[in-house]
Amino acid sequence: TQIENQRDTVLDRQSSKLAPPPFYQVVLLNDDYTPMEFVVNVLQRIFGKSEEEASRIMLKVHHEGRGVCGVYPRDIAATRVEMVRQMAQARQHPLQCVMEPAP
Ligand code: NFA
Repeated sequence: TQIENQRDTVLDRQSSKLAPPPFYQVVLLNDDYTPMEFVVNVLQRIFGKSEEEASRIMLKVHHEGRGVCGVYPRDIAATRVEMVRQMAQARQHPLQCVMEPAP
């Protein structure tokens, strides 16, 4: 029956991990040109960070090459990645942003 099929689908996903993970981390990547203040503004406006937290994440990206801005359901992560790209493009900055399945 349909109910049994749905139950089996749930069990398959849990046992063999066929379904994609439900949460994704949005990651900011370093570059040599985007101004630090712009990155801090992005983190405040798109990810709701305080100026202090935004500065901490920006410096982590600057020194380590990448940093997590937040962890969200897939659609929300995808929208925020798009918003970062749009903000960067509007100011002609090469800032890169990607999403990855949350570990
Ligand atoms: N590395 C950039 C600079 O020195 C700053 C930066 C930080 C860019 C984080 C991108 C992400 N201006």
